[in-house]
Amino acid sequence: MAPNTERTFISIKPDGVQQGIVGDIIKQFEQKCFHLVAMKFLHASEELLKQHYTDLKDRPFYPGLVKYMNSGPIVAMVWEVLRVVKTGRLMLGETNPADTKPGTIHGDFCIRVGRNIIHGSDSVESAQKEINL
Ligand code: IDP
Ligand code: MG
Repeated sequence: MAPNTERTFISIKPDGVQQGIVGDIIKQFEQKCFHLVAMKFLHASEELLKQHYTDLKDRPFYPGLVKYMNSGPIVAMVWEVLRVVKTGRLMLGETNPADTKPGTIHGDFCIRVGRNIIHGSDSVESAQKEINL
């Protein structure tokens, strides 16, 4: 890979799949010239989700988060390009849709932090961990 080329893990959560916006979201990353290097449609097990969100295990919303993420299939993707981790997070917008502007994915497609339709890695290190999972 060229210097600064990174990979990030982005997943469309069960509510995003349910909402029927998988194509719209993928299109935004393609338009931004991200390269799709892997994609999987899967119903993640509780065990896998607990590992994915292990850093949040002491937060009050953790049990509900695992249940939500386990409520239906997700679209798990790996995207690669220069500085993709940061750019991907910018495209998602703030974690809480109430804190972010229209023009971001959270700003355009959802309302509540507990149902925020999409995940993106927050660092190169967490991307590596999440891709391995
Ligand atoms: P991130 O997804 O932007 O990295 P994190 O703080 O790592 O944000 O939280 C992971 C996920 O947990 C969020 O995307 C959201 O689905 C959920 N979450 C975060 N904060 C809350 C909350 O206050 N209530 C309910 N769910 C939350
Ligand atoms: Mg996070």
